[in-house]
Amino acid sequence: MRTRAQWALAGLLAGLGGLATSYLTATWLGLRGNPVTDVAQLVIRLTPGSVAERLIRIVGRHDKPLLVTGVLIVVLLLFAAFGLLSRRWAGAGIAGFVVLGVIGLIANQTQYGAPATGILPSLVGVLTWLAVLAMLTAHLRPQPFREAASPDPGRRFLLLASGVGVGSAVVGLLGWKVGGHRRAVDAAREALDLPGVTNPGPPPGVDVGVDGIASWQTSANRFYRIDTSLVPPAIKPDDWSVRIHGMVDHEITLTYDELVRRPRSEIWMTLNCVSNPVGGPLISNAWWSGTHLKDLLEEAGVQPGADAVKQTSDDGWTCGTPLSAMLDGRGAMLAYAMNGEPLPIEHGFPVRTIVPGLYGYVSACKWVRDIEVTTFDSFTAYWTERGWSAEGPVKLASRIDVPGNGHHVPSGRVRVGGLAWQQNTGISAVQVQLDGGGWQPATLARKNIADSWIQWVATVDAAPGRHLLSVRAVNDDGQVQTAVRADPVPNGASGWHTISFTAD
Ligand SMILES: Nc1nc2c(c(=O)[nH]1)N[C@H]1C(S)=C(S)[C@@H](COP(=O)(O)O)O[C@H]1N2
Ligand SMILES: [Mo]
Repeated sequence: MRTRAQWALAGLLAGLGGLATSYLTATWLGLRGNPVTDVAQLVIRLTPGSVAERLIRIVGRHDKPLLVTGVLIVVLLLFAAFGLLSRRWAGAGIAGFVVLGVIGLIANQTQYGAPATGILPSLVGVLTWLAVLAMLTAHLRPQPFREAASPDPGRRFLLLASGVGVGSAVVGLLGWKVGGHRRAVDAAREALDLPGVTNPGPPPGVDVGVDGIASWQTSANRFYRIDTSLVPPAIKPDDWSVRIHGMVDHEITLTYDELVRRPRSEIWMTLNCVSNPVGGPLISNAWWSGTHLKDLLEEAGVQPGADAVKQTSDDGWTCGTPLSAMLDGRGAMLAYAMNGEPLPIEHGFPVRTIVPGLYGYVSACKWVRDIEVTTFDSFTAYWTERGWSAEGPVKLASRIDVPGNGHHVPSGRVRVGGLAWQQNTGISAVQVQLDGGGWQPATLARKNIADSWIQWVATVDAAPGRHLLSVRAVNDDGQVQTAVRADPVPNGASGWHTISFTAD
C-alpha cells in the first residue's frame, strides 16, 4: 500500500514538474496561453454550441476559470494514474505522459495563427515528465546492489520527491514572474476605454449565407497572423509613442492618448499576405478604427522629393510604403482597434498601420514606433532584403470556398461560392468555369466597399463524375484576373483558383 502511494506520488510530482517547466517556457516565449489553457481552449472548441450555452448559463462568467481548474484536476489525476501504471508496466506510464503531451501540442497548434514556437512548451513538459518520472521511480524499484549503500531507499525517495516538489514550485513561480509583463499589458488592454469606437457588424447583404464560404467579417481570433517576432512585443499604451520624422518640416511625436483623441476614422478593410498562394487562407477582413496618416503627414509637412515611408516596429521589423498610398486619401491609418476592440497583442497592440490595397509586408506594420518619410533609394526593408519587391500592390484575385477541393456533392445543380478582392480598386464581376467550358457570371453579394473582399455564388450543372471548377474576377476598372500563374515571390501569387470535386 505504501509503495502504491509512492508510485502515484512519483507520477504526480513528475506531472507537476512538467507543468511548471512548460508554463515557464510558454511565458518566456510570450505565448498567449500555456498547455493547460490551450487544452481548455480545445475543450471549448470541441464542445457543441448548445451544450456550451447551457453550461455558461449555469456557471455564468466563471466558465473559463472553472474549465481551466477542471482540466487541471483531470491532468493531476492522470499524472497519479500514470505513476501507478508505471509500477507494473514502465512503458504504460511513459506512454500516458507522451499522449498527454501530444494532446497539448495538438491543442496549441490547432489554434488559429499558432506560432511554431507554440510546440516548445509541450515538448519541454514531456521531457521533464519522463526525466523526473525515471529519476523518482528508480528509487522505488527493488535494487539489490544499491541496498547496501543506501539503507533506506524510502527516505531517499522522500527527499528526492520533496526536492522535485520545491523545484516545481520555484519554476512555476518563475514562470508567473516572467509572464508578469504580458499579464500587465493584457490587463491594461482590457481596461482601455475607447469612447466612440464602434463595432457595427457586417452591413446587411454582404454575407450570402452559404455554408463553407468564409464569413465576410473575420473575428479577431480567426484573423490570420503573420510576423517575424519570436515573442510578440507586449507594450502598455502608456509606454507607447510613435515618431514621424525624416523629410518633413516638423517632426511629430504622438503618445497613445494623443493619438486616440485625434479625429477618428473607421473602415472595413481586408488585409492579405503577399505569400498567400492562390486559393490560400492568409487573408481576413475586419472593421478598423484609427487616425488617418494623411492628416498626420500633412501636419508634419512632407518635403518635396520624398516617395517612401520607412516604418519600424517595436521589434525592429521594417517595411517601406509608397508615400503616395498614405497621401492619396485611401484611408491609410494608424489603427488602434479591430472589430470595435483594442487590437489584440498579436495583431499589433497598441497601434499598427493599415493601408488599403497594399500587401501587409509593405504596409501593415504592427507595434509601429517609427515612421520616417524618405526615398525608396535610401533604404531596404526586412522583406525586400530577402528578395521580395519594394512595392506590393494587391493583385486582383478570387477564391473558391465551396465545394471544398476534392469534396463530393450530389450531381445536378451544384451551388458554388467564394470570395474575390482587390482592395482600393473593387470587384465588378466574378465568373466561374466548369471543366474548361464557357465562363458564366456569378452573383455578387451586396457590393459594399472597394477595400473589402466580396462574396460570390453561382450554380453549375454537374453530371456524375469528376469536375474542375475555376474562378476569375473582374475589377472596377474592367480588368480581368489573369490566368498567368505566378509564385508568391516576389510580389504576390497570380492565376485562377481551380478546384476539383466529384458529383455523385
Ligand atoms: N512588426 C511587424 N509587423 C508586421 C509583420 C511583422 O513580421 N512584424 N508582418 C507583416 C505581414 S507580412 C503581414 S501579411 C501582416 C499580417 O498582419 P496580421 O498578423 O495582423 O494578420 O503584418 C505585417 N506587419
Ligand atoms: Mo505578409
